[in-house]
Amino acid sequence: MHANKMAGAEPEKKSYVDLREKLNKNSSANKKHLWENRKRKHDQSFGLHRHHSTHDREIELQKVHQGIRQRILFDKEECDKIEQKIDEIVHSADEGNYKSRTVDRAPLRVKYFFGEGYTYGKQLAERGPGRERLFPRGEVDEIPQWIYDLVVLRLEKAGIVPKGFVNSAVINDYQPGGCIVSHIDPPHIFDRPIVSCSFFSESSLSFGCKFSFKPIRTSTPVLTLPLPRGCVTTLSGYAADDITHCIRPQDVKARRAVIIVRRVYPDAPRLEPLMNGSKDQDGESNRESDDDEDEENDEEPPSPKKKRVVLKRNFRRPSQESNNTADQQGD
Ligand SMILES: O=C(O)CCC(=O)C(=O)O
Repeated sequence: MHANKMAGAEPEKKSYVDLREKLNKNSSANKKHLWENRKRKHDQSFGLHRHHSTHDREIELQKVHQGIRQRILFDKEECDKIEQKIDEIVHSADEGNYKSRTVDRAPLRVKYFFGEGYTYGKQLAERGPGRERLFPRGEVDEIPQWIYDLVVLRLEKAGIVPKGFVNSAVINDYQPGGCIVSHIDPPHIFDRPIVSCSFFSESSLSFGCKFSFKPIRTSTPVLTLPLPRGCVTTLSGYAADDITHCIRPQDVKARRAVIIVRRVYPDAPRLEPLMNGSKDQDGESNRESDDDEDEENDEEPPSPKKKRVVLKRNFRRPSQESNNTADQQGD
């Protein structure tokens, strides 16, 4: 005997259509729900789920804007002078006049660290936010006097940073197509604001943008901020701590340089100096790293490296806990 003919088996399939059900299915509220579900699934598969709605996006945009200040501080004459000084740094580095930690070369971007330098991206034996460490004191060159005279003093006079605030300066020199992948400046190392001064040519700083590699691609940013020559940009609050920033390759159309001046916390975690005779984890020469050096989600697995002792372990600044796990970050 066939199973569904047995007593107590499932009732036979309805041979009629319940019009109330049909009406309900086709109601506009239901259709909207279905459409929203479909859109959410589509957005998720394209990595657009960061914002639940236009409203959320606008709120986030407002929060980013609140943490950004911009101003053209350096006139053409000042820019010319500073750019000439940057060129002198480049030549001096090419002649091998700096300590190995001072210069970090990537194919289309060179970084020069002064005052303080730190481990990031692929240089870390164990990568991830909160693991960045300052190099032992003296492993990078001092901040050149001209940076104090032409940049820091000017920023102090303009009230952009308090007197004596700056103890670290980084110059990034980009060639066309160069980039810095999405990252948050480590909040356990750097005080806020983060101050950057742009030179040579205009570029843009993008927020909340995801990178993928081989070939390099970027998702649509939450915000793209123009960075004209001579412009000073400060990041604090949400713009510095809760959303990543980057320079996209398509936004560097001509050579551009930036001087980033920051305050390193006096108690930020620091690597121990290497013992006499031990080999440096990066070798003797200048550090080499890829353009995706700062990116947490780069494709290369970290190469096994010799670990150094960290002076302060698991250091976290409670008020500025790195809250960037939901999105990509690095640096
Ligand atoms: O080039 C810029 O304006 C930003 C660079 C940056 O964010 C960095 O080097 O950490």
